[in-house]
Amino acid sequence: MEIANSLKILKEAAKQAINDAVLLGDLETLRVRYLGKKGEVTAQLKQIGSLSHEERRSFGQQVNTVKVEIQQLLDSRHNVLEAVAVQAQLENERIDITQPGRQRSSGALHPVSRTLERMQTIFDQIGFDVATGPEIEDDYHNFEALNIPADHPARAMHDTFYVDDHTVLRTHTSPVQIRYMHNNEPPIRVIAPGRVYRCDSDVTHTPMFHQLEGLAIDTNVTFADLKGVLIYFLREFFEKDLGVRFRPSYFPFTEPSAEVDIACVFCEGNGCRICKQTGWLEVLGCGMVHPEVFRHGGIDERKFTGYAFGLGVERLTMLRYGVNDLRLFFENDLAFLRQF
Ligand code: 2NM
Repeated sequence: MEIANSLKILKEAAKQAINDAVLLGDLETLRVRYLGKKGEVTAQLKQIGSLSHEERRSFGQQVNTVKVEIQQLLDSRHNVLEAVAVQAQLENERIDITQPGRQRSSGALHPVSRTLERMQTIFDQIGFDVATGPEIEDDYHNFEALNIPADHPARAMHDTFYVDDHTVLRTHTSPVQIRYMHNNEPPIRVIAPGRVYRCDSDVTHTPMFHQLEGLAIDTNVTFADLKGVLIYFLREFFEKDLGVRFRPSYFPFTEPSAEVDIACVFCEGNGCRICKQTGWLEVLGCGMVHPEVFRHGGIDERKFTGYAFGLGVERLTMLRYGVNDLRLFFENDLAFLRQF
C-alpha cells in the first residue's frame, strides 16, 4: 500500500533526524516539523480522502501510532541530550580541590623600623618614655631653644630645608625634647625617635633619615649616669660586650659634650676597611644638657641636671646588619628588604 509506505518512510526519516540531533533546541524544531499542527505527520491525514471507508480507520490508527512513536523517540533523545548537557556542565564547573590555594605573601617591617622598635624596647626596659612631635618645626624649637644662635653654621641654608623664613623641616628630634620639658616636670626620662631632614645627599647622607634622641633630667644626674646608660644600651643593641669609648666633643646644646665610639664590629678592633684601620666606629653624640637649654625648656638649672644623646638609626642599622650602602634603605628593592 503506497500511503502506508510513505508513512513508514516518514517515520524512518524522523527517527534518523531525531537521532542525529545534538542540541535540545534541534529536538523542538523536529517536534514542530513532524508533530506540529502544520507538521508532516498531520499532513499525512490529508490523504485520507483518497482511501476507502475500511482503509480510513486503519490508516488513522497507523498515523496515530507513528505520532506516538515519534513522540517517544523525541522524549528518549531528549533524555539523552539532557544527560549529556548535565555531564558537560559538571565537567565544566569541576573544582580541583587538590589545587594549592592562592599564595598570600605577608609583608614585613622595614629594617629601619625594626631597629627603631628594638631601640625603643631596650630604653623601655630601663624606664624611658617615648615622645613624638611635628616634623615641620618653627625656628625657635629647632634652633633657638637649643642654644643654636642665628649666626651658627648649623643654620646655613645648605643644611636646613626652609618652609618659610621661620619654619623648617626639623633637622633633629631635639625640638621634641624641648616641648617635653615644657609639658613635664622632672624626673624626666624620655626618648624621641623619628624622621629628620637635612639638605645633604651623597653616598653617606640622605635628605631624610631617622634619629633617636634621649633626655634624662633629675636632681644629681651626672655624666657617670650618661655613660652607664649608653654603654648598657650599646651592649644590648649589639648583643655583645663591646668596647666603648667617650671622646670630648662640642655641641651647642650640651656642656660638656662627647662623641661615643664602639670597638669595630667587623674586625673587633683590629683595624679594617670599615673602621679605616682605627679599630673604632663613631655611633653617638651626647653630653650634659646646657643651662641655656634648661632655661628655654622651663627647667630650673639650679635644682636639676640632665644628660642628652642622639644617634642615627640608619647608621646603627647598617652596623648591626652589615649593610654597606645607606641608599639601600630608600630604594624599596624587595630582594634587599626580604633578607631581614
Ligand atoms: C645629640 C648630641 C648631644 C640632644 C640634646 C637634646 C635636648 F633637647 F635635650 F637638649 N636632645 N638631644 C643631643 C645632645 C643630641 O645628637 C648627636
